[in-house]
Amino acid sequence: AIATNLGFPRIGAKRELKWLLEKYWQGKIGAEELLTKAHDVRQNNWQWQADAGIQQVPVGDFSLYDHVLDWSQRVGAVPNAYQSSQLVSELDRYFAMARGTQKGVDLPALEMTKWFNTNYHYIVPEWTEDQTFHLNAEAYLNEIAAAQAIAPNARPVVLGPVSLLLLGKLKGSDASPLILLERLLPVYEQLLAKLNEAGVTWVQWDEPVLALDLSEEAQKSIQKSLEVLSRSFGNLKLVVTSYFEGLRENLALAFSLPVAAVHLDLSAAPKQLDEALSLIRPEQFLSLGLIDGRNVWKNDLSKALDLAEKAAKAIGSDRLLIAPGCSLLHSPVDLASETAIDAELKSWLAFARQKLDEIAIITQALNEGRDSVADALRQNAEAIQSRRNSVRTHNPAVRQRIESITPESLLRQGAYNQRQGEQRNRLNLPLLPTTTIGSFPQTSEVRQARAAFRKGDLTADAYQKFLETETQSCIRRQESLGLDVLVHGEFERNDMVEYFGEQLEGFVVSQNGWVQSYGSRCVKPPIIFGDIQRPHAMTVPMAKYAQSLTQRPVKGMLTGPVTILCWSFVRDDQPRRDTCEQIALAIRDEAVDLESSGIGVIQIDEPALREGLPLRQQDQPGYLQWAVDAFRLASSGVSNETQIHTHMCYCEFNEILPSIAALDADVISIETSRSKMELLDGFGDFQYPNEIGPGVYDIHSPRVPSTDEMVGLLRKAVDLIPAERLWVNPDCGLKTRGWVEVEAALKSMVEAAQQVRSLLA
Ligand code: THG
Ligand code: ZN
Repeated sequence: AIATNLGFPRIGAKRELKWLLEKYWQGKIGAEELLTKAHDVRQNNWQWQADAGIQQVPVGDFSLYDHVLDWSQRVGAVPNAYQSSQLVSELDRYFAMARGTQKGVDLPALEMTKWFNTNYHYIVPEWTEDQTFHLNAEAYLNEIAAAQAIAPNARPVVLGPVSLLLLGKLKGSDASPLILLERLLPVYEQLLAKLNEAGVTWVQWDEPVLALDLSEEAQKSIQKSLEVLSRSFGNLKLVVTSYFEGLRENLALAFSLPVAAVHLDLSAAPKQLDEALSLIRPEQFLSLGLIDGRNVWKNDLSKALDLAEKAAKAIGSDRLLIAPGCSLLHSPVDLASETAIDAELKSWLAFARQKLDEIAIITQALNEGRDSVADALRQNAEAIQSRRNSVRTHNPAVRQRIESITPESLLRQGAYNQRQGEQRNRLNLPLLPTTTIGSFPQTSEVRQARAAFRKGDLTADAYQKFLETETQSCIRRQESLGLDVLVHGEFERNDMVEYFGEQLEGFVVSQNGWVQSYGSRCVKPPIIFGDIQRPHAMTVPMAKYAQSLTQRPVKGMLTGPVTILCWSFVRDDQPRRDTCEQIALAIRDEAVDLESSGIGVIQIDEPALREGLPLRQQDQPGYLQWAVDAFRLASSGVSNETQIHTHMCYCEFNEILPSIAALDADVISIETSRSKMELLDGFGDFQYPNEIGPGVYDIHSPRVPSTDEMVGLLRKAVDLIPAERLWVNPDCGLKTRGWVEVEAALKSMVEAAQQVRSLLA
């Protein structure tokens, strides 16, 4: 067996790449320093992997921003707008596509969307019907040479042509991007020739769409692409990879391809091994994805070895590649940097570097027998036992409470129409009420104060005073702007999930467990290790304080159970839905506490509802059922006159509209402004029954929209949804923006609402 890997985190153990990129964008360092130091990060990653005993170290998985954008550029598909001569260097062009430009040439960023069902975002390639391609792989080939100096059998990662096309969008056409395949294949032929020249043997051929429900056209395209390209394989051995799901009906297709090996994500779908062993051709290798590449738990090596030994018995260990299920891009880098997680819990965890060791141990056990790694296996078994038997993961009180949930627990007291009346009496809001999504600018003072408090340089009292001053000034600003429903501003929060993870029992928060979300932006998902319980009210004091400052209603701000689940590392010893239900109970208690302390409007955000959707259609209804139930459990403990809001962004909602309606939130705010209210058509056609706040301006850009522009959008909205059920708000939270633009934009927004109110009167 051969120890391999599918990809390694790019950001560096101390987020080196993040700091480099941000310094470069701010003009504090030049391109040369960026490229040299980014190369150091990459080189360090190769060295770590080689030292850990990985025999086929991935190369080409690194990226300065995103690997899908890299492949668009490598096949010469830069959209016309970005070919502007004012973008002098290739690097400028690259970052223009990734982030847009403001100075000189004014270009928007290309669209960004979620990578399958992960929290990683890729840049969506833009294809045109007259698209041409050419190979632009010099930097990629240089990287391969550099990797070969450290790891002679370095294995280039290639994003296959079918996935690359399908991950993009064909502009101005309803045809499938696959109409471009024939034109694209010659570029891949040239690439294969270059890889042969470079002395490469194995190539990782990523076709991640194989894990999806594929049209017949897509299946045929994969078949055809590899048949055509096999003429150019030369000495190359291709391993076709997909991940995050089992191959299911694409399994036979995968083994029928003219490739040297097929990779299976056995951590996502272990049961496919048997069928795979019956399908594999005599000359083919099998890549066993035994290690969970997107969670933080130490793997049960004995269980993994049982699978691997079964495969070895069937086809011989010489034909096995040992791998993580997916790229380790989705794992934090190094558990060794964690000093605050207690020893017992730490003994249950493995980050990317520790997963490399697991791969090496499994490989050695296969090649030289389990005895040759007896100590490592014993230690692993002890850790697995310790976690399985720990009292820390089981809380009888929580279990009992879960047992007592009834169908009534998911229902508000009255139906929406009744609630609407009671809420109107209580809140007394104008037609088209104005509000914001929750967060206000996290200025550098806010970040510095939080950092100082964490380091112990600022006392708890001083920090609290600081937060109250910020909150007070935020309330005053909202009052002067004339907003109707206010928020406290969330100055005490870092991330909307991490903040709750820090306070809930059953969670532990790492110090350095960062994972790339997009470009230089990272998230630090909290780790759910045990039963979840709320030890004390989490958001009540701040909400109460904010409400004490004003006569207008202040909205309490909570993150919903599905989003907390999706943006955490979850326990793998019980179904996700069970964990979600526990979170829902904690959020329900918080909502009830907010209500009893005088808060009349409570927003429970669920931006990740769509992201949690299983990749295969067959699995989706089951998920939507329990996800909706979890939201309803969290939101239905309050009385009729308490108004429940929710917020969603970053996704196409139209396909899950019935589930969104089933949440039965009194008000939903959604991201719509970039699509100029097209999204609302869906809500209108569907006759969304409750109140809705379509975002009237895009907060992702510093641009301040005019009042007229927003009046236009609101008038469109009034045509689609009755005015009595419409709210006026920005697209999303304002924490990434500056105060100057926020105040200007909200002023225009309030004016727009007033103008449309007069028009309607
Ligand atoms: N929280 C979590 N996941 C998310 C989002 C989030 N996934 C989707 C979307 N929002 C991703 N967007 C962002 C936006 C900004 C940042 C991260 C993800 C960000 N991160 C800081 C950084 O990299 O500097 C670090 C965060 C911090 O300082 O605490 O700005 O909102 N969980
Ligand atoms: Zn949002």
